[in-house]
Amino acid sequence: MSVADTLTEALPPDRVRTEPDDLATWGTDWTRSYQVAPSAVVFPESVEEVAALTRLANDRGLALVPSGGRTGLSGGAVATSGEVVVSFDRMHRILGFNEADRIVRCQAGVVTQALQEFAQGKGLFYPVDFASSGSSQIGGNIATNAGGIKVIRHGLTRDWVAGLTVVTGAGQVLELNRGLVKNATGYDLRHLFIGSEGTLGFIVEADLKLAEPPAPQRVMVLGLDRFADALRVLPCFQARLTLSAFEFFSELALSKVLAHRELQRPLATPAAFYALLEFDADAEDAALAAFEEALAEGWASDGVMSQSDAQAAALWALREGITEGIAPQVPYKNDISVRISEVPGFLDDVNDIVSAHYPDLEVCWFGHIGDGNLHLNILKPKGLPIEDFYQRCHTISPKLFALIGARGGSISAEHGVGLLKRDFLHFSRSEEELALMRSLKRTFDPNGVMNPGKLLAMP
Ligand code: 2HG
Ligand code: ZN
Repeated sequence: MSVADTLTEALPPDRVRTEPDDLATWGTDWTRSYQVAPSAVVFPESVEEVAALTRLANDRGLALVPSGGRTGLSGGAVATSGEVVVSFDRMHRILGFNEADRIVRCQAGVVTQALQEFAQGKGLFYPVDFASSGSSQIGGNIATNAGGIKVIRHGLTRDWVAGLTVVTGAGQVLELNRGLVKNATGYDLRHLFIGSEGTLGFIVEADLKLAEPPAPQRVMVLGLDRFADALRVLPCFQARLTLSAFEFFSELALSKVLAHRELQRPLATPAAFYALLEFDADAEDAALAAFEEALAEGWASDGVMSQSDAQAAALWALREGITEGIAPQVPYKNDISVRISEVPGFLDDVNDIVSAHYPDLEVCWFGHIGDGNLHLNILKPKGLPIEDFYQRCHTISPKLFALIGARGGSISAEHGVGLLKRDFLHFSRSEEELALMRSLKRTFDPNGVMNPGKLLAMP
């Protein structure tokens, strides 16, 4: 019996697809470096269907890959060896909203932007935001504990999850936390599923908290001569006002965005680096005072502040367009973090590694430096075969990750481990932790049907 025929025992045949185009589309995410080879793609519509599918996978020895908006950058939703991709595209409904609790219940396939718009319609705010909000799905955000551009003020996806419905790898349906604010009844399994990258089971529905709507915002972009100045500018502003975002990018990153999209340079004279700050409009005077100080100290060379929402959006586009702008160069991605107090020394370390090992390659620096998270993208030169390029980066990664380990940092700040970083996990997690993580995986997914090979190498 073919896999597709087997799957029709759990789902109607029109929701099981095996055409090559469909396999290629749903078998991958935004990483472009893996050979994609799923056996089928399925589209469940309910919790019961996901549970039936999971039990079937256990009975018949099928491997399942959960798939959301496929905007991941670590290969967490890539199917490379005949797995069945389980897409949440048909589970995209907002199921309810409770005004008193300020909690919205979503199916896993709700797109982030749809949730943001729903919140706005209720006079509220869903504050987790990223460049991929137009296609990323809530289930995937939760499975990777996605961060984004507002973490410095509003936290990570984890901070907004009040409850989860999950289907474990064994096919049990669990209701975790049920939207409670206070619940001191032992292990909070909800938090174990957040960031589990589909290795313990499926996130099928979620209760998400909504916040007060934000005050009108202003955006400022500053030119910086030295990267280290970003770490001087940050406390200079934070001493005077609350920042909603503090991002940075290099001139190289900016040039890639400008080559890719019709956007204006933020400043008349190019700078080596740029900091992008967002804050409440009523803190404008405090921000201007901080800017004056940064100029006087020589930490900033120039600056611009948005005068309208359209201008603010245009400045944000310079930062949010980077991933797309560099995508044609199939970048090797590093998504790394250290504690904020470690950032200055860490940047020197990274600089040494980059100049010693990638002198001939374009290295694109940007990220959420206000929360200690750096995106370091190594760009593939034209003509170098992708396998050779990745091989070279993979041999240099351990040097970078050893420094991160020594500073108590993380080899994956917000993108997840997936396939790309799996073999480097020991730089951020001890052997004891890894052994406990493996035994948790076995507890929730005894037959190893859930996203095999991702996050953890199972013996
Ligand atoms: C961002 O911050 C995303 O824009 C993507 O996390 C980062 O492309 C990247 O490396
Ligand atoms: Zn990011």
